[in-house]
Amino acid sequence: MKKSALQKARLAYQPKLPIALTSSLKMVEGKPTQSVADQEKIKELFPNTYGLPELRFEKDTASPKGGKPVNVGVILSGGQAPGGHNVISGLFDGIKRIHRDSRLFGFLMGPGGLVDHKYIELTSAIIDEYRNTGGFDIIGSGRTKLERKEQFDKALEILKELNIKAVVIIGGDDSNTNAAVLAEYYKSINAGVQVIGCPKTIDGDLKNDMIETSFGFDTATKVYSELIGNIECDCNSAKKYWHFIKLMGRSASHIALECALQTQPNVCIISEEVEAKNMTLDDVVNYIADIVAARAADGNNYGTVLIPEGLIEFIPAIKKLIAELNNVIAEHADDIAGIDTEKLPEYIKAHISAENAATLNSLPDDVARQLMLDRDPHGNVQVSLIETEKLLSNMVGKRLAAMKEEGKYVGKFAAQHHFFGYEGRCAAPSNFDTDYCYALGYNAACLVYAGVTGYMSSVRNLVKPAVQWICGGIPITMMMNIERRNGADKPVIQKALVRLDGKPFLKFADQRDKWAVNTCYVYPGPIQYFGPAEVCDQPSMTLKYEHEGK
Ligand code: FBP
Repeated sequence: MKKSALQKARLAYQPKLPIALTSSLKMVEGKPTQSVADQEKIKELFPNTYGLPELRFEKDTASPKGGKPVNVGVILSGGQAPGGHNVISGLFDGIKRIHRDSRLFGFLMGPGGLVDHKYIELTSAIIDEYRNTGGFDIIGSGRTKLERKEQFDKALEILKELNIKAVVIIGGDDSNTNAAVLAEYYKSINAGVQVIGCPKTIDGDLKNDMIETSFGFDTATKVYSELIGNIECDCNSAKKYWHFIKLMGRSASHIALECALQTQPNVCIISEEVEAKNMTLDDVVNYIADIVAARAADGNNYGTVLIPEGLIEFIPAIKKLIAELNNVIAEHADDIAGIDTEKLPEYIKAHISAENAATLNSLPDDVARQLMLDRDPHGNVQVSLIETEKLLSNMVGKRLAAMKEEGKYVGKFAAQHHFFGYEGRCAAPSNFDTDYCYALGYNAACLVYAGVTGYMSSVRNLVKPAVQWICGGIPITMMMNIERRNGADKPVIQKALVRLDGKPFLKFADQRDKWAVNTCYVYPGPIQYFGPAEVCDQPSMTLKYEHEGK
């Protein structure tokens, strides 16, 4: 494929490795771990992989021990996130360091490739083409849910055939949940296959003390912030539009919050706060309309509003509705499959409570339809398909018209709509993600060498220079709890939502009133790959604030 000048220059970039991984290393075991909640249930479901200790790699002074060649499989799972290719190149280099005859096999188009035996061998010629590049196109990705014994057994056939001793699953919370289930099953039958996870997702919702951030969040938020900054500058130049910008990120509002910290818009809605304050959709609309009116009173008929894509799920009444819809959709799956989509709303309304039916009726038809129909393979509402930015601007427009009648608003309101999501998922990774991902992959190879299973690759101390990063493994069961999914209680990795007592939110909350009425926009500009460290190597503001003073 023809390469751009930047792509060619990036190929020469040498990711920085944490010092612990550059030499011969020893593994230090921490204390046994517990799951974040529902300990007894998780322990019962994961008898072979529950309670494992945290692991940390340290530099060893002893001379390196040679390893045997090892064959490893790798899967990219779920939505794209910048840096995936570097996890793979780090893994490749890591297993080659164990032994130069080690081999890496990439399963195609996500977990489905493992079950359907679709793979390629990733040779150094292929890997070298993709170093430091964005995208998941080296082997493709997919959302097939790995959860059934037949799938695990089918997968084992190809793993045995290729003599693969370990599978590395690069995915978000749902894919790493599947990795934990697979690890437990293979351990229970002594399959001789390790399973290691890597924390991927632009959403930033797969994190805890040991996984400080998921990869891709840094680059994606920098791309969106550049675009928001450009819009703010346009908005501040023309002074005639209100821009409603929806940002990807699924349930959690980390992306919207990070972009707000970077660009200082007039409004940013945080779903977790909407839920905590028990706000209705009208409350959110009134909040925005009041800011539009206040700016109009100063003669400023323009502004920017950031909306997290998962907002709708956090409005308490709608959350209740979705919970009941999920149960009804699961319980009546056979009936629903046979019903004409036109008749489905009627059928569903007849099977839900009067209160929830009233909430459903209050929503515009297209939003109601999304909530009733579309779920991804993991049972998530496909929030990226709901046009919340249009829904809100429409409602704000109506509210402003009413305020005008009451004499509470004098101004003009013209809206533009944007949705930023896919634009950021395959961007060329920032220096942070380039280094972080390479280290995650290289570290995963060390976990393979250590012979462990059911662990997630953990690289932390990330606000420090890369050489000081701390590497190791964290048992995936440690992050799990029981949640209701597709009408049943399931063990899943607990999603990290925005903490309203966390520093990133508090910094935002402290300044938002000033940003609302005044125009305090910041224009971050495009990601820089070459140049001074303060321009090129800064981690996200979320990460910095979360670790301030630690
Ligand atoms: P992951 O959780 O798999 O990383 O997906 C992230 C994401 O980009 C979400 O922000 C978004 O809601 C979803 O994927 C969109 O899914 P799809 O790529 O299937 O349209």
